[in-house]
Amino acid sequence: MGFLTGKRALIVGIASQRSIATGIAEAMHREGAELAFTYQNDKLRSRVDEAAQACGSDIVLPLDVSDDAQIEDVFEQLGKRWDGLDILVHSVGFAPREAIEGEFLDGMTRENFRIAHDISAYSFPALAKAARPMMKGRNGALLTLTYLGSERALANYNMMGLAKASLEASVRYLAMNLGPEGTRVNAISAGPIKTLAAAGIANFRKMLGHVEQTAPLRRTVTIEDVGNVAAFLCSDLAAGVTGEITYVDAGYNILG
Ligand code: 0WD
Repeated sequence: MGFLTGKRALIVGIASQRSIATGIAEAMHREGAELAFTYQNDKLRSRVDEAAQACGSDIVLPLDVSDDAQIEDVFEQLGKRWDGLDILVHSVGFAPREAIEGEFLDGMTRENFRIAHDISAYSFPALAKAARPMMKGRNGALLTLTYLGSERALANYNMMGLAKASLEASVRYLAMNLGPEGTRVNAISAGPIKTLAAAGIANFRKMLGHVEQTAPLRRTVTIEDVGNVAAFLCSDLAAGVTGEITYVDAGYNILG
């Protein structure tokens, strides 16, 4: 019996087999959780269907987090299948390309700022709010994904650094807000992993090489590494942990 047996989890953010959310779904499935999935648009649907099938799930719902109506709808639909929700995984991020390359100020426009923060930061508390009635009083857990560029000025990460700083602050405020009703809120700060989203970041391969050479473990992390920690953080094994940013980065963040 896995340590997530009896838990129901909604996974938001699968775009491909390589997505971090795919690694999280696989680990949660292995530990016995029942899963539901969302897909951003029709183009991505077949990949999410595949991931759902691999996890024995037939709950696959549309969700573009920039649309309030879809955020409401996804929990209305989910409520028809499940009477409650224990785990919500938010593994979503986006910024316009020009805002995540080159000079910070070159990509700094009101519209780029709005889009990056809307999709990458606002969407997490927005989902938490919409999921709240289904999660209340179940010792549930919310989880999001962040990156070191929120706290350090890292080349090219630029606008996403600002959005991730906001996202991390929301983890703490949500933890304070939802703790009294039994819901925990945490984030994983993952080291660089080659996914679709990462492909949009300039010089990403160079970054991977740098981590391999310098991180304490002398390697990059995998979606399996992140998935295992995600499963733990969303399980009752982590019942005393909330409002935390946990690094899964082969130790890179401790370096001076
Ligand atoms: O190195 C990395 N890959 C790291 C990623 C290091 C540390 C953190 N992260 C974070 C990302 O910032 C993101 O928050 O992990 C999360 C997941 O990212 P990922 O697994 O690296 O990327 P990917 O497989 O592309 O999944 C992110 C997905 C989108 O993919 P695309 O490639 O289409 O942007 O987020 C989804 C989408 O499926 N997404 C949306 N979902 C719903 N509504 C939206 C949206 N509007 N926009 C993007």
